[in-house]
Amino acid sequence: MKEIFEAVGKAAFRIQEALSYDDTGYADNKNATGDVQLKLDIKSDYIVEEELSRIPTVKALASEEKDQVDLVNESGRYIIGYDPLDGSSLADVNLSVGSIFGIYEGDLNGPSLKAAIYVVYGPRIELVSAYRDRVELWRLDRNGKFSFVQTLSLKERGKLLAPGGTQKHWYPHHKTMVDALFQEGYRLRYSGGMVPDLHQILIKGGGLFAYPGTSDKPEGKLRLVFEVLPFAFVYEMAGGEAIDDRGRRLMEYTVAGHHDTCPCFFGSREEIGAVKRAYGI
Ligand code: AFP
Repeated sequence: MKEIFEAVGKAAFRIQEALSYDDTGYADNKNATGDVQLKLDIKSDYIVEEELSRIPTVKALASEEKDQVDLVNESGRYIIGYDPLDGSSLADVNLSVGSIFGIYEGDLNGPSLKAAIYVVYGPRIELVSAYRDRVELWRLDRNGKFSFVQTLSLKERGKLLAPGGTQKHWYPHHKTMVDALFQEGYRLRYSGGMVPDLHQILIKGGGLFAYPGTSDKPEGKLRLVFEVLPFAFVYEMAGGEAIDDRGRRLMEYTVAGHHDTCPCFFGSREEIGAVKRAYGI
């Protein structure tokens, strides 16, 4: 697993350079989900593929930017499900974006996830890894190496609320819950990039990130394999919870299609309790 972590660090360093200096314009094609791709999406995907495919323990790569799962090492052990540049639509306004990696063994289902990593490209480049009951924060230093900073954990209750989705399409019970949390004094923290938004809640010790099912997107927007399951892994290992709109643990999900989406809630235990009450779970 160490060699995978190191390869992700190398990819992050190269992606950060592309973000700093390359064209933020659109390419002429779409990804498997139908999103128009940025040139940065394509370049980031190429960088990740190049760095990870050379690791002997990596058997296959499942990218958000590609239709198919690519076999890279027949004798490998892990399948890496990844979003090479999540929140890429924010790159042209110079907001923080991220890369997300789920390290699966055998298949791309929740119970097969063995580790998760995400990278935040902000004023500093930070990497969070979740593996063997430890959630660790690493930071890119002056020498271009990631240095360990601290372990991370979520309190029982936080102060931040990241309410995703188009508000006019929220179901009434969801809107009632969000309004009530703001009435309790929760502070709005939503950038439109799930990596920095979830990173902020984790670093600040707690709160709630919600990307619910809505009337226009009943199955939500965020992709299970590349986005939702890796963050569910991180949040649960940090002492929080990660559920869907029926109260099921996201980590128990069996994925039908590897581009499937699902409504998702990540947060401290008390906030997830508020979701369960609002959804009648
Ligand atoms: P892009 O990758 O298209 O920028 O979408 C980012 C994202 O997948 C995730 O990072 C955000 O949490 C979510 O979409 C924001 O979606 P809304 O724009 O509908 O709030």
